[in-house]
Amino acid sequence: MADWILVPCLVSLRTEFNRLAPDRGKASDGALGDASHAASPSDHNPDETGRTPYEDSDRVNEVHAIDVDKDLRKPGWTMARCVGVIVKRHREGRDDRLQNVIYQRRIWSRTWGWTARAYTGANPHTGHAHFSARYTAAQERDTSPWGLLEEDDVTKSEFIAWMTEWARSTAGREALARAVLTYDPGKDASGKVLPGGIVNPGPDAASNPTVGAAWALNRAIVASLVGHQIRDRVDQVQAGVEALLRGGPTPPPVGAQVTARSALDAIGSGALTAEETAEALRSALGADRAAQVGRLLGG
Ligand SMILES: [Ca+2]
Ligand SMILES: [Ca+2]
Ligand SMILES: [Zn+2]
Repeated sequence: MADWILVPCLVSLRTEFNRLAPDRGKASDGALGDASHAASPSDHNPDETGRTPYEDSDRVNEVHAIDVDKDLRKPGWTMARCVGVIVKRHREGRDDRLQNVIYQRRIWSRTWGWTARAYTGANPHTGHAHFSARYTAAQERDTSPWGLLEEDDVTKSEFIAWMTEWARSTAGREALARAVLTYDPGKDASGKVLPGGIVNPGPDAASNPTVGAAWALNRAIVASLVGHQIRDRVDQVQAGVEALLRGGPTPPPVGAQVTARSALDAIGSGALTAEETAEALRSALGADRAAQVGRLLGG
């Protein structure tokens, strides 16, 4: 038997079915005609060596038809829906690669403007759909999409379920972290400040009004840690101050290692800005006692 190829447009149609429905049944799939096809003109016969309804001018031995099993095993999809999508696109002039489609005792043809007619051939086409391609070179080689995947709408709940599954996966978590740490809405490529950037809370806000997401995230983490440190120190200072105000030659130790004096030293050591220290003392001790502590620190 001579070598043959399936015209590229139908290869792409079969591939699109496979992508739409990866688990589909293929028992009734076919391209090359069997002996019964060979006896009479059929688009399943190779056009240079077999009997075909049309002829073309090239010398490539091409098959111009595929059968696709109707068992798609894909929720929301039936072969009737697929046929509907493909026929509609042809009827609306958005596709012109097919000559006819046969399914469930009906035939749609380019010849009749893609209206449905009864198909009375021996095989009622209830187990598979038949797609015949035209014999024109431009259409044969056109492998652009057929509209099935485009129609494969994802429901909102499916989308959320998939995104959640992805976000919990190692790859999803890594991608999300990477996106946060590289996305910078603060400025465009030329350094111009973009609207909607994250407001810069820092002292350079006048010259740099917005900051990138990575910087903001970093500051949020640092602020959280500093917050803990401030609260710890305030607790130490408060205990130390109370001890000092009670009088006595040697203040008792605060915590396991920290004395009141060392706590005061720590808070005045420059690890915190003056504003941070003042605010921390005010919120922890109230204004009056904060002033007392301030005098102690100053002395
Ligand atoms: Ca040919
Ligand atoms: Ca050809
Ligand atoms: Zn067929």
